[in-house]
Amino acid sequence: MNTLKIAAFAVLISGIAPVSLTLAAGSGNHSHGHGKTPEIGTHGGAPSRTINVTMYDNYYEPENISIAHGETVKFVVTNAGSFVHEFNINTPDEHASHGPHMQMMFDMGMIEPDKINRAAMAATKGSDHDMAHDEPNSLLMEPGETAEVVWTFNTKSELEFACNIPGHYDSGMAGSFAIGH
Ligand SMILES: [Cu+2]
Repeated sequence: MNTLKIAAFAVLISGIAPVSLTLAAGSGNHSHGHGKTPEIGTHGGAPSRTINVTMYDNYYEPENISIAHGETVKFVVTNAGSFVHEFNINTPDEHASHGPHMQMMFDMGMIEPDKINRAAMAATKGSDHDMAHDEPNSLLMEPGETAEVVWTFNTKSELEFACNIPGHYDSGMAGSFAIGH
């Protein structure tokens, strides 16, 4: 990415400052992984079970997952689609606010329909406009990839797992967590 593009990028990011603030408020330590607020649960823990999730174009299998309140689960997520997809654990509001962020990553060429330019994303890490996208509640995956996330559901918030790639959430790429007692 040349300097001009980076400058344009910074301007674009500045334009969505309210979105960034919302994400930061919802995710605790936004840039450095651990430390999610209890609202959406906590990254990590000792899992009591493993749930396999497969991502297709554009839906998840399964689409509804029942979780006991306080339960720690390991998700093994496979992208069996032909496009980049995301497995993001969040509230519906946070998913909605994440959409513009993903659109920008597309606009800047960091994400292509079937490819993630991880080096370009990582290069922004630690800057004022960190687009490294290493949030602990999100797996962003190319076609054919499998990844894992351990999550503790110490929350009673309404939570969804969803894909914030432009157009995917709106075409139905979201699933629900039913958190019991
Ligand atoms: Cu998707």
